[in-house]
Amino acid sequence: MMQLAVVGAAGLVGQSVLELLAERQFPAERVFAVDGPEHEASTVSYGNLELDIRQLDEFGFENVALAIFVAGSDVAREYVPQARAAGVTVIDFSDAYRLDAEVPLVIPSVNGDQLAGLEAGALVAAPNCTVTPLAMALRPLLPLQPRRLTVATYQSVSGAGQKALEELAEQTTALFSQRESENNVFAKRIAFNVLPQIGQLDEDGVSEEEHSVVNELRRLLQQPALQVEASCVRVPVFFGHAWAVSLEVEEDIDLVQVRNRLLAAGLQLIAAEQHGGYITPMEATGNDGVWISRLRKTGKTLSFWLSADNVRVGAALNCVLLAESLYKAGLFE
Ligand code: 2RA
Repeated sequence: MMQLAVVGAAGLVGQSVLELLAERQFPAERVFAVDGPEHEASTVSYGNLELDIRQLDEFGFENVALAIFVAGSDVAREYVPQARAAGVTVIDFSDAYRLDAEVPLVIPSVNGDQLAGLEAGALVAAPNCTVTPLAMALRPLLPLQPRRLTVATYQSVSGAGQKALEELAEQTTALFSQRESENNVFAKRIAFNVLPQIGQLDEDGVSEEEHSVVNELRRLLQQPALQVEASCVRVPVFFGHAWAVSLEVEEDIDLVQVRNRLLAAGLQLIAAEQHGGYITPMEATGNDGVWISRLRKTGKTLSFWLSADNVRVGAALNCVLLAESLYKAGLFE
């Protein structure tokens, strides 16, 4: 039985990875929770256990066969090579390696074939939490021959981490008690507002998050020529991302066939008469669904509303599914 490390264990995604590893009974003999010094917590939950958080700069990667990195790109750039030099297989959920041609970017249900032939010590990148549910929803639609995707995202503050959750909570209560509050995580007030910027804007006015959607989707779906128009927006919601999706396709759209394809791919499809006709981010939170509702067509354009738990499904679950796939492929015992 192997040992594994979760690097970034004290963060929102790290805690969710540990929860899912325990829930899904990942066959690890021992799990190490590892993080940098910036977190106040000294322990973190793993099923019924409390794990001590070990300091990243003192951690001996030679003790583990697998490391799941959910600690951001700076940590990944510094420590992933060190872990791999110790023979560790790494799953990295940061943007450090997602577009590196030498590193597979994988969601098992979308392009799991990219894991074939990997050996111990391999590095696999996991996509952005804004991309994973979207790629899962689009994958079954590829037979329609997509030409152009237009997507607007409605992203909860948890995507920006614990401090962003605290900022939304503090600004909301401050407004009700007529107190001043500060914008530290976000450039402008997020409470009772929406911000059309996630990450830095480049010289063409495109945000980092929008580039991430375009580039990662094309790579995951193996559709390098797909036209993608993405507008990424932060909304004052704690957990759960949503997407308004329109996909222009070459083929005629048969909605019955589309529904069957989505259901066969394991997506949660909501009919007009169910749940008031749609699933909100709030209802998507805390479960493993990738929820599609308001499915409709206009000529050769298929539109729908998508929602999913960004921390659990968008981020942590894919890391754990990758770990399960690598385990089944025999990369570690
Ligand atoms: C967000 N997808 O929601 C981003 C996190 N990388 O902020």
